[in-house]
Amino acid sequence: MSRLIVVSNRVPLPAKNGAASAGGLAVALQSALAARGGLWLGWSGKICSDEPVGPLTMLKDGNIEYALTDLTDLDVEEYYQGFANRVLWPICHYRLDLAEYGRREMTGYFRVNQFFASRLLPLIQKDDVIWIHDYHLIPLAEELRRQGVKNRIGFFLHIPWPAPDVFLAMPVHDELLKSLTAYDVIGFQTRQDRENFAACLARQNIGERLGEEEFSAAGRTFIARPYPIGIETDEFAKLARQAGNTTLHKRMRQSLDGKDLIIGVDRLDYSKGITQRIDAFETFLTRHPDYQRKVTLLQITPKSRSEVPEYEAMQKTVAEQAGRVNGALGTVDWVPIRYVNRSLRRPALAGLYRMAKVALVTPLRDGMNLVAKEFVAAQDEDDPGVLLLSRFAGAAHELKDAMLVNPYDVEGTADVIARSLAMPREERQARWKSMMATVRENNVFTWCDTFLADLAGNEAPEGVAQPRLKRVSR
Ligand code: ADQ
Repeated sequence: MSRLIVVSNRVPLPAKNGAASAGGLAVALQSALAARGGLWLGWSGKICSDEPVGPLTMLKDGNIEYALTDLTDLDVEEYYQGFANRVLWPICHYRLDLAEYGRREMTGYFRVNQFFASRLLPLIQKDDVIWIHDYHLIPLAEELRRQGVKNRIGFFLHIPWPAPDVFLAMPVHDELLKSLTAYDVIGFQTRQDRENFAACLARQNIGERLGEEEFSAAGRTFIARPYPIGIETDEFAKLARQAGNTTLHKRMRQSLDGKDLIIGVDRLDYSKGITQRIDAFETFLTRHPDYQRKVTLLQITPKSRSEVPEYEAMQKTVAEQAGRVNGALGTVDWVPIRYVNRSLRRPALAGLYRMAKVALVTPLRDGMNLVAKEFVAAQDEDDPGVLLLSRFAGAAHELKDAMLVNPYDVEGTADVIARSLAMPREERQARWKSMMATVRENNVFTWCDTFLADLAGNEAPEGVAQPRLKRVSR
């Protein structure tokens, strides 16, 4: 099997103390690479003020080698905080109102992608397959091709690909679209993302669609396919089963004192719909006063990207909102919302999911949302909890037996919270069973294997792809 090179913006090094990592990308890929071995290159997270940036830091852990590069102040400001987090992230999550496009940031983004290519180039061996991750690194393959790299290169987008009207609002849309055609395989979370991408290509007259998944552009062919990301389902289910005896679990049960637990777990991000969720929970409590003092919402939200002003502001908004609801509805011995800004270890998280009667997974837009899948995996099959899931999460395309909601509809979501809490056991079991089968089938190993099988196949003679696919009508 060819060596695998993974490239992502951040490289999650194996934690020395077992501390949990908050990123879905990290959680998914670490388990995938551990099974195969290879090289993982990315930003070390360190910022250096002097140029040029020093040599790569090379580390080895078992069969995974890590190559880490520092970036300069300017790189981080323009490429990461600027173009990636303040242009691509909001646009791909349909928040044109939050996108702050600037030429300087855009130039920095392409420059840092060139820099990543220059760091990777000396490490590439003839038969390596290269798998590049996420929106930070869209132009990387094009840069590598420019430098003569003929290896198979795949790209997986962890976040949504928006509809053409939204994507094309970004000034450099064509550059990004064209750069994607340098890959051999482009992976999306859902069919809808792939179709949105295909519609952007068609609208801009870039290349040609040769089949459902096959495209050609600039003399090369490539495939674009959905590969829904998953979790280590059986492992996570085991963690959840074992969590019952831990001190945290016992303390939590004690503090609930017979009340039902509703859980929300999300990075602090405007795409996750946390404020709408708290509004829905408040509406639910107001409309169903019988539930007051009988339920508690535990919202676990580690802070992220606090250097971006919207995130800093959001932290304040959510904390104030939770405080207001608690002040208005709480009593001396009942706090409706427990709001916690911490990362938890995975076993603790698994145990809390299992304890919860209902999970509120209500992003306004999400590539997949692994929390939804983790919640399903963690349930007790005899008495499973209910997953309340936004129809705008990629996971909703697979988990059709969740209680699907429109998170913008606060009153509708409030009603579904009430229905979920009152759901009879047989219905909970039936819904869970079907969702669990999907989460088992589309697990992180299937995701990885399917992508890598596609990336390995389809070899073109001497790196020049031939349009060998039969043309079908569109
Ligand atoms: P994220 O936006 O980070 O990922 P998500 O898929 O929900 O979103 O993954 C979050 C991960 O972090 C989960 O594994 C969760 O358990 C963990 N996590 C969250 N809060 C935590 C806490 N307090 N303590 C410990 N762990 C916590 C991006 C995209 C998603 C896509 C993933 C994977 O935005 O749409 O599903 O990548 O492709």
